Amino acid sequence: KDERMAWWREAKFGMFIHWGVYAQFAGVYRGEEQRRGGAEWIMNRSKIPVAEYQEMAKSFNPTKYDADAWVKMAKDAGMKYLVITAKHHDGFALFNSKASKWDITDATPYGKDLLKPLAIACKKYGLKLGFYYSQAQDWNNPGGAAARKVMSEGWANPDSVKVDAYTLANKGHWDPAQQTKTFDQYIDEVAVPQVKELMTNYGDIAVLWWDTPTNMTDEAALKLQDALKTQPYIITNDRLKRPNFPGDTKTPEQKIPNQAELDGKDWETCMTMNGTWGFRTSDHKWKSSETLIRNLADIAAKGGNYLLNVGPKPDGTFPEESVKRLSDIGKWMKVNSES
Ligand code: JFZ
Repeated sequence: KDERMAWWREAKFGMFIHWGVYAQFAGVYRGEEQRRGGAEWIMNRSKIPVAEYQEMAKSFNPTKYDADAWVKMAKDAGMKYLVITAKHHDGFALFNSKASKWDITDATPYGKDLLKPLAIACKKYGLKLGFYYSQAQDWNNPGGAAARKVMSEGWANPDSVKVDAYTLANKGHWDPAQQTKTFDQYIDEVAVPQVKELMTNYGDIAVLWWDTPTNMTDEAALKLQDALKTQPYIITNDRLKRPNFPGDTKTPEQKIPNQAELDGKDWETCMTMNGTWGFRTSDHKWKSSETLIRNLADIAAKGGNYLLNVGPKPDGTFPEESVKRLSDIGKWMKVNSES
């Protein structure tokens, strides 16, 4: 285990990327601002019907996407690895998947695998590549789970009043199309095959970042864990299934543990630069470059890793505010690195 974790323990700094069809909405549905949660949650929070959400993919065309430029920005900022949402809770696959037509190649005019060029660029610049995969929640592939609330609300106080009765009676779902298959069918026909695709088509994969284990069973978790076996060095986090599947790393979210909370386990704080993971036009609550640098120094001193998020725009570019912060951090890193 120690050998497998060696690079990760030295890395200190990585880039998180939340990108998908939700970037198209950018926090607004039919002219109305989404009320709670990150902009990547808009389908759930605004209870957007499946057909309508999928319609939006027909104009998802990130022609300015330049994977080489993304990875170079990460490298210049001093980052050593990158974790991208191969599939977030909306179920949309940023890669060419044979297991679902709800993917970049079948559902969008862009039509090209977004992860392939990223894998190539990571290799070129010497960054490790990791995939975030929402294994349980999937609001578009039938049978996928749907959390009823968002964590930031303490999993309470849903605001989608108009559909609450249906949603409460239907395990968090809001569209009958979401329940035409069982959760087990979804795991066997979509999640497991897709994880296998991710483990075989993109070279060495350094990290599998699971998330929100809604409805997960030990049986489903074992199947997913088994799907990683072709990547013997892969590092996983603690969000596959609780309890029984602790993974390799703990994932404090949006916060830096204090000294007393450290228990010797490997940990990685993931954090947004503003208040959302997915791109949101109206979010201007940007942390200063100084704050981000202080966070990085604090985390590194405590022995953790900092996974700092960028939510790219639908055209495939990073928000200018993110670009500026990455460049500021890079300058500081240059002045303060040993070699
Ligand atoms: C999850 C996702 O729902 C969210 O969209 C984003 O991808 C984030 C990185 O992960 O949200 C969570 C998951 C766990 C906690 C909080 C938000 N948590 O443990 O406090």
